Amino acid sequence: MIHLAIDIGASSGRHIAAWREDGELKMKEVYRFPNLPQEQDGHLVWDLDRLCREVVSGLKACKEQGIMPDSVGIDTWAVDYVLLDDADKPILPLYCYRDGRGAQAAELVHKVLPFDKLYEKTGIQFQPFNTIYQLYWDKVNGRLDGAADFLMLPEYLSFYLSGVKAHEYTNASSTGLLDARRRTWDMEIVTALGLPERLFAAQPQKPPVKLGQLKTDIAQQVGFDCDVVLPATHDTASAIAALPQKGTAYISSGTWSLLGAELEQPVTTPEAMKANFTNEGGVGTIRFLKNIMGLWLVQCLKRELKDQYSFAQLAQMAQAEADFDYRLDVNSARYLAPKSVMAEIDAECAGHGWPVPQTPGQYAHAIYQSLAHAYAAALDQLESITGEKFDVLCIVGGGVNNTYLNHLTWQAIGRPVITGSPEATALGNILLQEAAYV
Ligand code: ADP
Ligand code: LRH
Repeated sequence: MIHLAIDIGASSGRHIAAWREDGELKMKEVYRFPNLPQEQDGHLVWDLDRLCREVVSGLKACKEQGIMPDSVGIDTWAVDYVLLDDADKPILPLYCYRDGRGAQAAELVHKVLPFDKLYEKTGIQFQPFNTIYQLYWDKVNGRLDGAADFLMLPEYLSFYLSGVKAHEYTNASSTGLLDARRRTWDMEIVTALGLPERLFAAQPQKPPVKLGQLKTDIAQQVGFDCDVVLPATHDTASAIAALPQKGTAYISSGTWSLLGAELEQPVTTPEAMKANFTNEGGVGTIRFLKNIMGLWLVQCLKRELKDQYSFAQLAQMAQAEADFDYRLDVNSARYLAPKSVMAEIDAECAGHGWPVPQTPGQYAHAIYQSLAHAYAAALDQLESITGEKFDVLCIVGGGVNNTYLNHLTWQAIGRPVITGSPEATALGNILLQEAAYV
């Protein structure tokens, strides 16, 4: 069988086809497109129409390259969702999690339900962009009045292809509205916040979920028919499902650096809450992890430098100019959606009395070095909270291509770093699709 993973990250989307030859999995990148939030009416939004078009263009590219998948599965970043009207049409815009509206709503939500109560029930870290806060902003701004239903983004894209709506567990866990232990919507939270119960009528299902086949019009456009399957639709869940070794600490390294371990049960102790570790739903496990700002910072730098340098060049230049041991507070809110990442780095360095970077390489080094220190601190917290020792750190995702960052990470954590697939998310997506057919 041929399975097609459509993995859409916050920096790029890709269609990766996979099949087995003598049991060995072969993967081929068929299509890739850049992805970036856009400004609209003072908000950061995603272009949903374009995402749908890119999904279809990648399917057409399969046909053109003679690849006819038996099934397709879509994963994307978490927390963002599409509101649907009573005709199942999207209520636009599709807001981007980096928009400031979540932070405004978080304060209001915590007046109704203090964060420690939310954490105890859902196990989900505080991030101003969690779905719970975004939905509350929608409620306060009247956006839910005409909303008959909602789907998380990959669920919506799968609905767009198949015409079938379903919620999937790993992504639902990222909303901050799921009971971490029962794995069902926490209706106490929904009711306390006055969110419409109709949005939570269908419970999340454990992946893989076979939805059905391509809708007739889509099949006609792309020139073939296939099944649509929900894999672990949260990209990080798919990446962790594809770790090369079980039981290690890991970083899923892409736009975000997600550092953690797989656990049997959620940990919602005050220590875990204070360290802002999250308990997201995994494939058979809990993904206990911490969000670290990650390579987003380098993506911002690259863009600010007008894409003069590739990621590989930035890493090389950083290595050549590694002359100060920077420890930027990478998780500071100042870096979430900076107008100028260079100006924010300048301000933070000046505030500490550190040398202000002067060259692209020095900026890149400041980011990589600071990320490596943040990884070391998070790994210490992970060990202290879980009481486990992790001898090895396993890195997967696009970040594994950065050997300089891997080296700095090894230096900072003082133990071996092993690397898995740079396309671990697509790999995990495919493994779950395979599981749908056994
Ligand atoms: P996402 O899925 O969140 O869009 P990826 O897993 O594709 O992210 O990882 C993208 C990141 O990988 C980039 O931001 C970049 O920093 C890093 N990267 C990719 N290729 C290279 C490379 N050749 N050298 C250094 N870094 C790289
Ligand atoms: C990584 C990721 C992460 C979420 C963030 C919104 O792509 O899904 O796990 O916290 O994006």
